[in-house]
Amino acid sequence: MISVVRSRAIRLLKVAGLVGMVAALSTGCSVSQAFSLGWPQGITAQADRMREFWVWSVVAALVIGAIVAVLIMWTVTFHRKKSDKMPRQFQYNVPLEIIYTVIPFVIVCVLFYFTVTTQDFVDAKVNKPDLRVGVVAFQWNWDFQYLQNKPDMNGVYHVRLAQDGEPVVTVGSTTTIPLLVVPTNRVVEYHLRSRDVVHSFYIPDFLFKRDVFPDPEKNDTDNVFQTTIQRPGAFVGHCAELCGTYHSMMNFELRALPPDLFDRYLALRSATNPQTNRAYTAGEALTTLNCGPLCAPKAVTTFPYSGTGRTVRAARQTQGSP
Ligand SMILES: [Cu+2]
Repeated sequence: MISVVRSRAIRLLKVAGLVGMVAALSTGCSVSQAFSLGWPQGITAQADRMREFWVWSVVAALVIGAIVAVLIMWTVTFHRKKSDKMPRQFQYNVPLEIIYTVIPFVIVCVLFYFTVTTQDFVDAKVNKPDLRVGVVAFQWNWDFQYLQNKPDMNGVYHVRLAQDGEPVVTVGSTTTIPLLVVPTNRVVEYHLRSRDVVHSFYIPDFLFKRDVFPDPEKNDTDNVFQTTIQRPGAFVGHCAELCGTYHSMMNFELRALPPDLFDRYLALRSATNPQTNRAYTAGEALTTLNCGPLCAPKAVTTFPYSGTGRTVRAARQTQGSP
């Protein structure tokens, strides 16, 4: 009899092991993804901190869930109805009621503490960031500006000027995706502002977005945040606030360059291109840097409005052809 029970238990264990293995492998997750417990991989120090918070919150939830499950199983297994006699009642047991009020309260306090400290870390700003960029949103594109290191008398950071006296900006259009070129491993500060309606600056790989308001000073909104990007690459950005007809086409690209390369990029943006007699555009500066895929002169993560074929389709429909 005992050997039958044992062989059944072994078979059950084998099946459970097999099911667990199939479940783990069929997700297609890498080891780091599996340990992130569903949290996407970010590219900033801020995103890392949020991931740590998420992972430990899930671990705490699983531990508490397991304890609750064991308690429920213990109750339904060992405290089944044995007679019609009323079992012992605990509803006015003060110590017990205090315990099950205090424990959830402590759990909420711990979660609250780590939520606030993580949020404070994400919102924290150093006094002297390495670079300030102005992000101006408008229907339906973006204008990225490199700001001066020092503010004027009123605390306003003005746009840097190139040798030709023109502001160093990158403006998107229906045919061009604007590139926001920034350095890695340095603190970059973003100043958000809208020229018309409310937009939202969203880079999925930051795991962060912030609404972009017109007149942020008058709205009493915090329109400034900082990031430290940890690896070079091209990352797509979107407007994440429904802002009108072509909201869905309001994309941009963040291009994170290693610091030395970025310094050369910014120097070029201020210098005059001998071929055009004007300051280097973002695409011209990247072409001149010639650092391979990282220096592609056009966006590689998304495409402009005119590249969607919508304009072509609209023109055809107007002419009555299919
Ligand atoms: Cu928008």
